[in-house]
Amino acid sequence: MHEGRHCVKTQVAIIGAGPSGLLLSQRLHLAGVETVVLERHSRDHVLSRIRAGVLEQGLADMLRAAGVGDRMDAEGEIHDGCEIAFEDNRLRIDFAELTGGKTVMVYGQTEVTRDLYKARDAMGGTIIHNAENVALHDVDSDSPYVTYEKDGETHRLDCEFIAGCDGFHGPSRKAIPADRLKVFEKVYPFGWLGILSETPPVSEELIYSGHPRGFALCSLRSRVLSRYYVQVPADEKVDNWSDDRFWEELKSRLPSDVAADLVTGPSIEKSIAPLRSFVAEPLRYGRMFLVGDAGHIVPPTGAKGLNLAASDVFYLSNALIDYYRADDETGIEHYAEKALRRIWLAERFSWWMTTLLHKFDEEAFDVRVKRAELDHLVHSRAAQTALAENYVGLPYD
Ligand code: RFL
Ligand code: PHB
Repeated sequence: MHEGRHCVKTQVAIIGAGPSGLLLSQRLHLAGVETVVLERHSRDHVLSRIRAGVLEQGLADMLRAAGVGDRMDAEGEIHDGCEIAFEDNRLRIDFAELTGGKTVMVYGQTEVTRDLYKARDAMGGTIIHNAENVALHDVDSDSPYVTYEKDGETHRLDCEFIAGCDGFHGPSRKAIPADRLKVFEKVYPFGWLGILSETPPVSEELIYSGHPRGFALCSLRSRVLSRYYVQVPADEKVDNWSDDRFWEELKSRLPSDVAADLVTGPSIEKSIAPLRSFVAEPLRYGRMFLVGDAGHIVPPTGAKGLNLAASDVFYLSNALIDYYRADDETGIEHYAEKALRRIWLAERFSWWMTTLLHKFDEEAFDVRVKRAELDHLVHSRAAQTALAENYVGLPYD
């Protein structure tokens, strides 16, 4: 990085220090490619967000290869199955048996982010926090640049490429002219109310429960930290939910034997996330690439959001490394197409699992079809295999 007074130059400007931006920066740095990461919030703010908890093997392997897998391997839990519950029935999906040994890692996104920050610090990576009014310029030219404000001064970051890792609300997607951008979207009429509590999880494995009162999920972060969710209307307010109300509602949506075992306690975090399916095409415009939530959103039911961000990072980092090491532009040319193929497969799976397990305002016919779909899942190994292979993560290529 070369510093002028308010002017800095780097090879790849990365907007956003979420998991996409930090992992991309780490992988590029390890390959000798320079990056500067610009983040709107403070580090404390980034590390206070509670989000995903399930990592596919592809992401876990990438973290290990990037030198940030040690704490995950020590503290995370390998899960070789999960449960699908509906009313008083419980069906175990045996990932390992159905997919030839594949599993997932349960380790919080917040911890992944913390580990990535630590690694970036150790390698002397540049992450600029509290960067306000980040704006992208000349992205379709050979010399794009980014401007931002910090401490009342305007700064300019010149670069060769821009990676838009700035989440759903960031400025990168908006840098694509409206007549070039096509958006595919489905907004669900509900959200997930989630709580984190310092209680032992009710089950060693995740339980996804479809119930006439609405969806519920039992998840965990460790043996002493549980994460639970219930489906709520899209316009619901967190303030309407005391801990007692949450626990009662959760119990009412779980099989009775699970509900009887539930250990309750005070929540240490409580928030509502909307559910949305969204894809922006293309993912590349000139010298700018969209990565992770900046380009696509899935409803959390299949645990794919973070994992899709990771596969985008895999394709883009490899493409940029080929460009800088071998002057080979093939990866850059094919980034959008490669990433979108896997994104649409995950969109399909997340939409399917969301539709199957949530309560919609639907006709009696649709309710019966969903019941038949669950019946099929219970009795068909092929149906269980389809769920398992998507859940553990489709191959990166
Ligand atoms: P992130 O994590 O949103 O990070 C984007 C970063 O960009 C910054 N940013 C800006 N920086 C500079 N200038 C600007 N103008 C900027 N605007 C934004 C942000 O501050 C942030 O630091 O995107 P990334 O890295 O692509 O990672 C994607 C994952 O975070 C996401 O897919 C998952 O967390 C989705 N998701 C969940 N996925 C699951 O699989 N399971 C879950 O339980 C789950 N819960 C969630 C979620 C996403 C949520 N959001 C986005 C509202 C819960 C929530 C609340
Ligand atoms: C979580 O633990 O936060 C979690 C797990 C699985 C999901 C969604 C969220 O599908």
